[in-house]
Amino acid sequence: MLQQPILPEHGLFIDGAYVPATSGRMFEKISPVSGSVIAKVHEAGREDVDRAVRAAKAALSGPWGKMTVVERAGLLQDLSRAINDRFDDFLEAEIADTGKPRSLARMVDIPRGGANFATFADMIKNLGAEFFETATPDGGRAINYGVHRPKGVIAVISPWNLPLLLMTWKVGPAMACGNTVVVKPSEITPHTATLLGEVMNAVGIPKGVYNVIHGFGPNSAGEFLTQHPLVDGITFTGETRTGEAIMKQAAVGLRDISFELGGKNAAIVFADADLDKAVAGTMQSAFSNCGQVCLGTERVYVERSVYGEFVSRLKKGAEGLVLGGPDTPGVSMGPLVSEEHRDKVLSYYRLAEEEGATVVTGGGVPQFGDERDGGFFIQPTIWTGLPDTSPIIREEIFGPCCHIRPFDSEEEVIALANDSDYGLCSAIWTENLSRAHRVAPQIEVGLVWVNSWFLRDLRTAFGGSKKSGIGREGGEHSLEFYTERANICVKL
Ligand code: NAD
Ligand code: 6OD
Repeated sequence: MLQQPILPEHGLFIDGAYVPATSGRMFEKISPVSGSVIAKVHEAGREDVDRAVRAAKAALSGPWGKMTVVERAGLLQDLSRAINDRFDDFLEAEIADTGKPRSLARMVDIPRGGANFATFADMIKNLGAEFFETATPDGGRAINYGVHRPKGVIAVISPWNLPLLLMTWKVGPAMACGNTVVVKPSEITPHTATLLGEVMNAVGIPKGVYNVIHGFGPNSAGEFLTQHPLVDGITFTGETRTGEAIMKQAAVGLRDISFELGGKNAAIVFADADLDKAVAGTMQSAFSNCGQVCLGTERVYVERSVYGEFVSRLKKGAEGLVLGGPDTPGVSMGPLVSEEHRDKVLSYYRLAEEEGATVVTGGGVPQFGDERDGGFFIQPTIWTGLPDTSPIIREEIFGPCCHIRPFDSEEEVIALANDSDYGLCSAIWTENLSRAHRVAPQIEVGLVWVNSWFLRDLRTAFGGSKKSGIGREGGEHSLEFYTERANICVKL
């Protein structure tokens, strides 16, 4: 049993119990705030992964597989309540792993952990079936109705930026549909996935339904899991390049996939926008979670007549952000998640200058002269003046930064927004309703927000176009991925 949310040593969670990895290997979890080691984590080897997948397979035909939908939905509602009962423990675990402001995790990450189970418990209970009456060649009738079966063992591979939110966004619907799961959380954020095992046991989720294996991607737990022949479906959130590797692994045995990948999202600010709202919304989309949100804005296009004012107001906003640890008074932006990630973001900061960008604000590592200097902090950064071909405009950076460029017409800005290999989301700022409806469907992305950002209704389709993903989850789309449909045809 876990004693506390911040575990000094993480085992794997297999078949309802915490166990050491048989690989004998451990890795360190480093605090993004202090740079010090806060936990040691067991790295699953191929044998451990095999044990976890077999436990998940066996659980499909145990008590879990025999439950009615109503019983299963009831258990998931209990699970949602139990996560909320342990809210503070999940909060401590999440902020220890990510370093994000406590207020952010309290408002966004942890509530979604519970909601991801409650929402899909409701949906599965209310799921209807299609029905058709068919005329038969002998002049009689047949009826057809659809049933949904669980897909089987689902591999859930999740990233580090919103660890509990993104992991349960997959585990919730997968379990609601009657599947069992093997989760491979990011090696950088192991805590909340481990803690969830304890909550699963506490509410009586049968053993083997939820399993967690820790480790890395290539030649480690992630690759072993996606290669395992008993895995029936793979749902992955992470980098586009990782998605390509997983797709190859999934091809063996023709396993179904659902991918939520990177983005290079555009915000479009028309001159008729409410500029206060557009600036506040762009501050949020560019800098919240230290820019480590796949839906974040890294390209901002502003209509020329308000461009100067917008740039100076965003600069003022960025310079007003308070950088610090989860509990620093007034904190609005935490550190990046790791030293390696900060090196990557800094390499783009350097490149922007080499390419001739005007650095409106930021561009480096802040010096605090206190204990924060040990953490992986970075300045919120705004650039202007780069050509549309620059890697700064074309590649996902995943840090607290954006480039702002003026535009002159609706037609031009639609073309600019669509000039990207990615197609995850966009935010349009305008007070002209006709324009909003005219422009939004023309942006080649999976999600468009008008006068808002990250407003989520879990019943809606979520996912990306182009290199931002394959498939959609959310609402009925999740139920589609996590089940196999069968048609039953009955001759009357
Ligand atoms: P990542 O791709 O490096 O890692 C994600 C997960 O995949 C980790 O658990 C990792 O261990 C695992 N992994 C890596 N290689 C693997 C392999 N060969 N086989 C199996 N598993 C493997 O991503 P990250 O750095 O953790 O997260 C940041 C990225 O995630 C960004 O690109 C961001 O845009 C993207 N993201 C997308 C969404 C979305 O909804 N579209 C949401 C959040 C994050
Ligand atoms: O809100 C969600 O369901 C979701 N998948 C958000 C993704 C955020 C990316 O960082």
